[in-house]
Parts: sequence; C-alpha cells; structure tokens
Amino acid sequence: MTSQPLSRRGLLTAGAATFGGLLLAGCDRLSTAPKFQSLLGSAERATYGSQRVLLSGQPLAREFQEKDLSPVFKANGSTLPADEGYQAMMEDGFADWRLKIDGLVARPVSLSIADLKRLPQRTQITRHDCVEGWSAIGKWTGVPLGLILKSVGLAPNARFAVFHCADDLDGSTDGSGLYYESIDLIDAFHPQTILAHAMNGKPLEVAHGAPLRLRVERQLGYKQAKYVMRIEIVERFDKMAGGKGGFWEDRGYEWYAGI
Ligand SMILES: Nc1nc2c(c(=O)[nH]1)N[C@H]1C(S)=C(S)[C@@H](COP(=O)(O)O)O[C@H]1N2
Ligand SMILES: [Mo]
Repeated sequence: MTSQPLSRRGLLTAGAATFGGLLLAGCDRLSTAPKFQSLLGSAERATYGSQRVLLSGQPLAREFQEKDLSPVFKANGSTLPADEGYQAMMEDGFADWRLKIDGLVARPVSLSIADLKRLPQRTQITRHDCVEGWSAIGKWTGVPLGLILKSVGLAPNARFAVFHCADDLDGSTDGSGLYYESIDLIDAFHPQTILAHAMNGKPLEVAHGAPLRLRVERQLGYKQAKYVMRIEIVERFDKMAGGKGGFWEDRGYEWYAGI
C-alpha cells in the first residue's frame, strides 16, 4: 500500500475481493500489512452483514431496455445550485471537485470523478418515480456504493450513509435548507445503489445533479440525491438538520420511501 489514505490499488483490490469472493489469494505481502488487515477486517464485517441481508432476498428494482428510455427526463427540485463554490467548479468542468467520504470509516477518502471512473462501473436502466406524480426511465452509470464502503472500512457502529449536497433548496442563508438524504446500510450495499456520473451514456448534466448523484433504485425520487459532495457514515442522524434524515423528510415525507 502507498501512504495515500486510500490508494486506488487498495480500493480496487478490496472491491474485487469482496465482489468476486477471491479474498486476496496470492496477495500475501499486501494482506499481512497491518493497515490492510484492519481495513479488510472491518470491510469484511460489513460484507457479511450486507450479504446476510442480500441472501435473505432483496429484490432488484426492475431494469429496462434502451428502447424504453424516456425521450424527455424531467429535471426536478434544484436544477442549478446557487453556491459560488459549486458554480466555480462547474465552470471548470468539475476538475477540482472531490467527493469526501468520512464519519465512521477506517480511512476517510477524497475522490475525483476520474478516480471514480477508474473503479468498476455498473450501468442500469430504471424508472424514476417522483412523489409529484411523474415517472421517467433513464440509464445510469456509476460506481456501486457498496464497493466504496467496503474499501474505506466501516466502523462496527456504522448504520447510515448521509449524502450532503451542494444545493440549498429553500434558499436559506443559514444552511438549514441544504439538501441532504440518508439511507441505511441495507440500501447502501444493494447492488443497484450506485454513485452515478453519467446518464443516458453522457456525463451527468447539471440539471440532473452533476457531477455525481445517488441512485437508490427501490425508493422514490427525493431519495436520489443530486450534487453529492460528501458522504458521511453515521450511527444516527437525529441530531442532524431537522433530525429526520433528509431535506424532504424534515418537511414531512417518509424516510423509507419504498416504491
Ligand atoms: N440535491 C438535490 N437532490 C435532489 C433534489 C433536489 O432538489 N436537490 N430533488 C429530488 C427530487 S424530488 C427528485 S424527483 C429528483 C429529480 O431528479 P432529476 O432532476 O434528475 O429528475 O432528485 C431528487 N434529488
Ligand atoms: Mo421528486
């Protein structure tokens, strides 16, 4: 391992090990490094936890074909964050943007879009359902969130992933309107839960959450956080913002928005 908090090699190896069930046969030097052992230790605990759940029968959201893609996919909620820092990064093609992952993790990381694109990708065509009564079918490409969480190593008390976004949806100046969302580790490790950087084969447009948004396919539209800047792993979220785990949840919507 290099001295980086999380080398790409470490991320890929941990991902391959857990996804392919290979458990690093032949990587003796790497696997005996104390840093790596602790990473794998907690990652494995999370893996077992997630697999127990997956094996007990987590249905996949329906996936569609290219021919089913909606000709128009409405953009909803924020379509251009007002934040100056965000707009500066946008003008620069998000070259300076970094996704931070911190909280109850063994090794916090900061990843560029290029870093994310080098990891294993998943593409899925799914239907997005907004509570306002419209749906659209889109094709999403990105990195499975579970792969990243396994490699950063979750603490034993980790229970939720909180997505902090760049936009302030109610235009507050005190940060109380910043969009955020949260999901539990069951959904975080679900195979269709991805951090998407592309939509319909093209880089994600700003209106749809550039440069990165969450797709958590068995839940409603408002859970699909756009403009994700930071993922914080927590044990509880009741002391955060309005305490209900999301912008819309704080305003009365259900936290578990199953379809
Ligand atoms: N950051 C952020 N994420 C968000 C929203 C938002 O306003 N801000 N709106 C939500 C709602 S209600 C829906 S339906 C979808 C809309 O995604 P779209 O603009 O790609 O259609 O994003 C969700 N995620
Ligand atoms: Mo929505």
